[in-house]
Formats: sequence, C-alpha cells, structure tokens
Amino acid sequence: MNLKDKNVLLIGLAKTGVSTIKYLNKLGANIVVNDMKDESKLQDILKELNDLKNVEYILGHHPENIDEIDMTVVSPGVPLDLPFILKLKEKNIELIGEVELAYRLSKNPIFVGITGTNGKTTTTSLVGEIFKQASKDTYIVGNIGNPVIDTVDLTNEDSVLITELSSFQLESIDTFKPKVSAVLNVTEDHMNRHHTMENYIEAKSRVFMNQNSDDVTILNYDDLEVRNLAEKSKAKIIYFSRKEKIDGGVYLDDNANIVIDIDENIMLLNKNELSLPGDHNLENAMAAVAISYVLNIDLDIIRKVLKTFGGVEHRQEFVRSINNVMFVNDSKGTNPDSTIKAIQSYNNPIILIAGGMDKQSSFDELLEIAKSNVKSLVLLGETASIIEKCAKDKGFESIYIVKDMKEAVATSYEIAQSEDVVLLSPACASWDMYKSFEVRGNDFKDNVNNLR
Ligand code: UMA
Repeated sequence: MNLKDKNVLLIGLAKTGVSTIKYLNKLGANIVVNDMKDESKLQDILKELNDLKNVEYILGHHPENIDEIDMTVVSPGVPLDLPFILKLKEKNIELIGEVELAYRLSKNPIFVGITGTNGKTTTTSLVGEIFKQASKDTYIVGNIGNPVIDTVDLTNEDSVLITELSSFQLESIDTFKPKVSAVLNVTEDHMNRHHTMENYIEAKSRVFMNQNSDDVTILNYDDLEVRNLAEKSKAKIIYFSRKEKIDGGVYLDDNANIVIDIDENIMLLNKNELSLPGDHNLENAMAAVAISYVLNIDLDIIRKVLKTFGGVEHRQEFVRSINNVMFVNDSKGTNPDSTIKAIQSYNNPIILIAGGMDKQSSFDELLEIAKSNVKSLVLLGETASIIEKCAKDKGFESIYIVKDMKEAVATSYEIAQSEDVVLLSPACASWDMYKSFEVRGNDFKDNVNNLR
C-alpha cells in the first residue's frame, strides 16, 4: 500500500488518531487532521505532534474542501452516519478505520479477532497471556487500548495479534481477515450509535465477513443470536457452551469439566480450577480455550494460565477491604448487561455505584435482577435520575444521588455494613464526567484508598 504523497484525511485526534498520524507521516503521506474539538482542548496532543511535517489541522469544524482527499481514516468513536462522512462517501473517497489500515500495512501476522458485547477485554487478555506463556511473539491490541497500527513495524508472519474489536472498529474494516474470530455474546449496547440491535449485530458479524474455509469462527452456542451467526460465516465453526454437550466444540460436562471435543475428546480441567469467578468468565475461558487450541497451543500451558490468570484492571478488580467491606472496581462495566454479570458474581449484599453517560440503554432488566442482592444504589452522572426513576418503579427505597465519585465512595462506605460489597459498575459510559473508563476507575480507587 503506497501512501507516499497521498492526501489522507484523519478524523479524530485522540489515541487512535495520534498513532495513525505518526505512522502515516513515516509513510510520507500528506495528512489533514480533523477533530470536532477546538485547539484549546487538544493542546497536549498537538504538542506531542509538534515536530511532524506535512500535517494540517482543521479543528472545531469539518473541512470545507474535500476535493483533494485521496483517502479517509476514521477513529472508532466517529459515527459513520454523520452528514460529513456521508458526503465523503458520496464523492467515492475511500473511508477505512485504523484496524483496516494496520491490517493492510502489516507483514502477514496471524490475527485473532475477538468481539462481543462483554468479556472482550478479559478474553483478549487471557488469550494474550496464554500465547505469551507459549513463547509466541504476541501483541495484545485493539479496543483494549492499544492501536493496532503501533505494531506494524514490530511484527511479521511469526507474530500473533490478539485483537479486541468493538462494533465501532468493525464498521470501518473492509478486507480485514482474522485467522480465528470469536463472538462472545451480544446484548443491547451502543444504541445511540447503531440505533437498532439488527445494525449492532450486523456490525459485530463483520469480524468474520472475510473469513473462508481455512479460517475458524468461534461462537457462543448458549447465546441464540450468536449461535445463529454460524449461517453467515464461511469459516469452520467451533461452538463453546457451558450448558450443552457440543460435538466438535468446547463444553462443560456433567462433572463441570471443560472438555475440548475438536479433533479428539480431551478433558482439560475442572471449572473450579479456574482463577476467574463467575459464569461469564467461564464462557470467556472456554472461548480462550477454543482459540488457543485451534492455534496449536500446548494444553499444559492453557491449563496453567487458566489456573493463574488474575483478571484485568477495571474489570471486577478487587481494590481493598475496610472493616470487612469489600470495594470492587468494575468501571469497564459500561452497559447494563455487563453490570448484571458483575452483580451476579457476588452472593453478599451489594451497594452499587452506577450512572454515567446516557447511551439510551434500558435499565429495566438490570434493576429487576439487582433486586435480589443490591441493597442500595448510589447514582451519579447524566443517567442518575433515569436510573433512579426506574429503580423506584421496581420498589427500591435506598437510593442516593451524588455529585461526584468522592461523594459516591464516602456515601457507600457510610451506609455499608460488615460483609457488604461496594461495587462500582456504572452500566454506562464514562464520557459525561471522565475522559475514559480507566480515569473513572482510577478516581474510584483513589477515593477508596483515601478512606480511613
Ligand atoms: N471526534 C470527532 N468527531 C466525532 C466524534 C469524535 O472529531 O464525531 C473526536 C473527538 O473529539 C476525540 C476523538 O475523536 O478527540 C476521539 O476518538 P475515539 O473516540 O475513537 O477515541 P480513541 O482515544 O482513539 O479511542 C478509540 C476507542 N474509543 C472508542 O471506541 C470510543 C477506544 O475504545 C480504543 O481503546 C482505542 O481507540 C484504541 O483502539 C474505548 C471504548 O470505550 C476503550 N470503546 C467502546 C467500548 O468498549 O464500549 C467501543
């Protein structure tokens, strides 16, 4: 792919944008950078890119003249139905995302593409750890927070890229073809971007759209929407299930053993030997087993990592216990389904800190399930009053609306009793109050660590 002297428009000047600009610059492209934020809000990034030549910035508004643009690269957070994007498409200007660009530029490494509404980050990290332990040249990239393009010059055909892919990133791929893809689950999320579940599932299923019979698609048999995606993939299908015995797949037998039944029948290990808690993590582990097995990883290494893998920061991360009250950071719980899974992982009474940016999700199911072990709700952010109304309709009485994380942590600790779990699992994105879910999770942890 020769981009020397080509005019490339890059939309979105954040993590993806910065990495992409740096790489395009190395290739000798003329880069036009566009971000809806104005210069004053992008000072740090602009400073970082200060030395780069052949970069023009159009900030605070879209470019007026697009006649000279040869290609556009969009950041994942940019919706593809914006009028400006539609105008680019009308003019037949090629528009791709950073994952597609990195794929085209890469030197034929093995791509593993992992998507799903929840569990992507945990599964990606788990698979990454298995491959690292197997001494593979492993890169853990994608939505997890590491732009794929950063690895282009580091990797070759012996490298493995374990790639977490969001529906946003999948919308802007074109030829991207992973050797192994996995869809973990689909439940409602990002409706403000995709508008319908149909569109959302369509975006997710793009992970296998370019695969053929030499490739493998791994699907969750227990999730009907995901199970049915098998019809759309041309790759070899391998299901995993914790509820049914699957010939040719990975399943849990009557004694709670994880069984690989792909080429032969192998009893891998017992569910109780897994270090990660909860049924959702059992599913993540089974997907990781299937991915690792089809890429010929030694069974002993898979076993060893499953027994020891301690989880991911901001995903049901244990922070501290004070006076027998346990504080857990699940800031990555950015949609109702993810929060449901978190509250179902604990038997003890929970004080749930929730709320954040409004993605137009429904909180009905979450609050119905929360009735079983959530004793109090501490709510903050844009959706606080929406969740409060829904919670009152469901009969919740112990509800506190707070202005920030400091007050959320202080209030939770004040009302907590011995054996309670204070769980930050917001069921919403962080962007109304924070730059990212990581910053939100760190704010929670700082406030918890400052408690006396
Ligand atoms: N912007 C515009 N116009 C728009 C929208 C955004 O100019 O219409 C600008 C914003 O002003 C901002 C920039 O675009 O300056 C932000 O771009 P971005 O949202 O794509 O953010 P990045 O920092 O590049 O991070 C992205 C992913 N973000 C999103 O998908 C929203 C990160 O996923 C990912 O880790 C990173 O690329 C590296 O691949 C985060 C995420 O929240 C973790 N993902 C969602 C999720 O997991 O639910 C999908």
